[in-house]
Amino acid sequence: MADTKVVNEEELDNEVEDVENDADPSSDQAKKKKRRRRKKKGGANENADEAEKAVDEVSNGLASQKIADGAEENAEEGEGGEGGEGKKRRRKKKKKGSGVKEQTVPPTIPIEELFPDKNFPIGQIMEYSVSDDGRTAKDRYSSEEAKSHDRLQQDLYGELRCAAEAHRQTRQYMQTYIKPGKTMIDICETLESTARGLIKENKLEAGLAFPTGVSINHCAAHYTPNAGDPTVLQEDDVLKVDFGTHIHGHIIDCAFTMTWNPRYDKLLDAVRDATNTGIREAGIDVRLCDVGESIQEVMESYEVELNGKTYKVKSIRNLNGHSIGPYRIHAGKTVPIVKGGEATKMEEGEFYAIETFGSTGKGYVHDDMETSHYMKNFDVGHVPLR
Ligand SMILES: [Co+2]
Repeated sequence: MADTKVVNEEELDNEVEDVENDADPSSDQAKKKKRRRRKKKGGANENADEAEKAVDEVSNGLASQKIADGAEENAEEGEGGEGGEGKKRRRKKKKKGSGVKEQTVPPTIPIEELFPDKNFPIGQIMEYSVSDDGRTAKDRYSSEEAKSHDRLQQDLYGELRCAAEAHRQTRQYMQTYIKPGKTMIDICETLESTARGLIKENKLEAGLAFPTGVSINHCAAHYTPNAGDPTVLQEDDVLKVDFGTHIHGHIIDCAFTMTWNPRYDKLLDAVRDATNTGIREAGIDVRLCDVGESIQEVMESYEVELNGKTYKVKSIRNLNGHSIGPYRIHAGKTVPIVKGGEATKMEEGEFYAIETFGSTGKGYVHDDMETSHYMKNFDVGHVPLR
């Protein structure tokens, strides 16, 4: 994988990325619990709250969109089809009952054990847009063919949802854990041990999907502290945390940004809005260049004021989202975040990470610093690294 990316020196201060893409519904239970906890603290952790909101808001990527078409319906139909009304009711009761294992704080119980019936939380399901000219996907909701195809995918979706829930619970915990004063090493180690526990790491069957990225400020992405790195998180830092989980190679790639100085709020708004736009625009038969153009338009409608100077937020043109394959974080297609990209289309059955990176700098990152990120060269041929 690429080395650290650093933006041109001029605007070292203000680089932000926000990456999102997972099949994530927010775990209401966890959220409520957390809210309660925060209340006790007297709202001390406003930022984490914000960040959590941010993550919750964007937690509904294309992965869930892929899962989307009728997945929820199928879950119900599957039961109903066998005259399973009673079954369904029983399951619901069980969910609400107290027999279900509760997650600890910090989270340590593997997701698999929290949901022994494998009914993992379902992410936000988005409808595909259907246009008259037949250029976009068929109506997925009414197509019987599409529905039966989706039913075959339930095992796959279950694994993805389990990985997504492990990701979600890890990041929600990390958003309460990460604070200025902590070392980057400590943050990474805590995150990884939490995620390993929740995904129930087991050789190649389940585990972390790629090295955890904790990139600060102008360093937009792909920075991982090497052993002995003394870097300590500062109050004015913009921290991007990017990590992945997988089960049987089905990868959830998702990130969040944290800040403690409200002057960065607009920057975070910009990337969040841009990411959500990308997710909304994505779908079967959509051209990658159109997704990029929409993302850029939204991103660059924002401005940030820093030290009395106004900066237009820019999409970093050489960073992008990407398609994901089994055990393969970059499967070959890139999702640009500026206009002018390839007209290649997204296809049925693909998985994508929609990632957007906003900057108050020049909107271009270059490689720099000690290499800390590695990616196996999957096969010969061109593999975009970002
Ligand atoms: Co990614």
